[in-house]
Amino acid sequence: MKTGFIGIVGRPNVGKSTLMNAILGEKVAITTDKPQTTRNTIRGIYTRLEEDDDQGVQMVFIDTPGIHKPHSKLGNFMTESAINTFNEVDVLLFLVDSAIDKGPGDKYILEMLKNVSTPKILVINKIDKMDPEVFRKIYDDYAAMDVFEGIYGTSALEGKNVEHLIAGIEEHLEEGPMYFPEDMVTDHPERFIVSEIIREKVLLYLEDEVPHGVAIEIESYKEEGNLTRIGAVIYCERKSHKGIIIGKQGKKLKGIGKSARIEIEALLGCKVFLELWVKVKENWRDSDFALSNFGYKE
Ligand SMILES: Nc1nc2c(ncn2[C@@H]2O[C@H](COP(=O)(O)OP(=O)(O)OP(=O)(O)O)[C@@H](O)[C@H]2O)c(=O)[nH]1
Ligand SMILES: [Mg+2]
Repeated sequence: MKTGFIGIVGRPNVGKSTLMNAILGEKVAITTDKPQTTRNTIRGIYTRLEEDDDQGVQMVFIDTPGIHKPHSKLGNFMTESAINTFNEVDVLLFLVDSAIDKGPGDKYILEMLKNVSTPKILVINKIDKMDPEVFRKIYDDYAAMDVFEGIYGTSALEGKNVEHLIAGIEEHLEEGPMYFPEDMVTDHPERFIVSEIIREKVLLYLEDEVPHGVAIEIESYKEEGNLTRIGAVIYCERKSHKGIIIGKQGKKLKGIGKSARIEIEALLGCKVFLELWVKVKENWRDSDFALSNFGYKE
């Protein structure tokens, strides 16, 4: 069968995690409308077995944090872990959602990509809200650069053209071993996915600078028959942020907890008792110790 690793890279918020979920047909990576949602590389496994072994395929996708100019040690870790995948994969998907001349971000990434020998595919995402003429221009500009082996337009949100993209990726894969069992969609532990679901709800419920300073730590995780008891701490960087997260009469935290619990129950297939605390850890994004505690270190 054909197998390989595929990196999904690009600026923050272009739809990398949404695209990976659309390919997998399952939610493995959290997605929000806030830039810098993804903080670690997230692996998602797409397997298609056929009666004729030669026709089967396993693609291990690596969704990466959006590449941006970092302002903290956390930002360094995020951008570095994305760039490190460039040479570690068999195919690179470079995602964009707008024209090149909009900012320096894409140009910076493009310069790096030019020096990478990995086959590269450009994915122009969010075509559902893109004028066809704008799409054409982005397509032509990138095609003229001669950096990409293929160019696809997709709507990750609506699943449009995703099958076509999968077929395009397949062309660049070679015969190889199956890396994971056929029914495995990610190799991250459930505890990690649970902490990500909680972080997603915090991001969705909060505005401004608060979300970027939030980290989740699972303190306890006990399975008791058809019930899983989970205790988690939401860390934020300032005392004033703690108040915002908890909200008037604890309403915000209750909302976060309820929406996280519903999704965690669906993931685990059992009842969940979720308890959340909010604590302050000042400037943790620049503390090596805190970063490694939260799993944001190699
Ligand atoms: N209209 C439209 N919105 C999309 C599409 N794909 C993603 N989005 C939205 O764009 C926002 C960002 O999506 P993410 O998948 O979190 O983006 P990302 O590139 O992983 O972002 P970071 O993890 O922050 O780097 C979300 O609000 C998505 O719903 C698309 O094809 N069309
Ligand atoms: Mg993401």
